[in-house]
Amino acid sequence: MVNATLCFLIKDAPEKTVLLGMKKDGFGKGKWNGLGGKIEKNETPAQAAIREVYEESCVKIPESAIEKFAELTFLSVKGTDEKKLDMFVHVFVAREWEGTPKETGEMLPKWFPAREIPFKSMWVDDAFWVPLVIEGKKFRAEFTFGEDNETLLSRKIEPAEEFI
Ligand code: 8DG
Repeated sequence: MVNATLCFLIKDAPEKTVLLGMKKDGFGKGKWNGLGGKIEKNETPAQAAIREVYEESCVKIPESAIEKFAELTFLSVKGTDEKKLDMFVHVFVAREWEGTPKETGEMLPKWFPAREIPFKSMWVDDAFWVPLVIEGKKFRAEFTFGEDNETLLSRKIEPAEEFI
């Protein structure tokens, strides 16, 4: 199982807004998503999230300002196309950071009002859990996809206590 991160930068005032990035290349190209990627050896999930946010948007998050809200398991039914690897994703939120998000080779960042998240241009499972993250709920979820990596076959979401 590949371990990865996703991080959502959230501004609460004057209106709740969420930073998403349009992935320019690789897995999930053309979709809006939180910022993130694979965890490297010798990195904690939080360190990986901070590194990915910096690489993808040039924004620096202090380690004290990142909080974990969810763990997601993505499973895929293997077909002839074995490209997709099963993924375990640590989801973080940051409310403080240094700098202004900038476009990089990997991502085009954009702020979205919390009520206008572009679910039609996101992974199909996101509509079920991104609102929970924005509302500040903590949870674990598991999603199973079909061979095409786009059809959602099953989903399970359960509340979680604080993550350490
Ligand atoms: P790298 O730089 O870390 O090598 O690769 P990357 O291309 O940036 O990203 P990746 O490692 O391929 O990681 C995939 C990212 O996509 C990771 O942040 C987790 C996220 N992701 C899935 N499936 C889903 C999904 O269904 N919904 C959402 N919102 N994100 C997903 O892998």
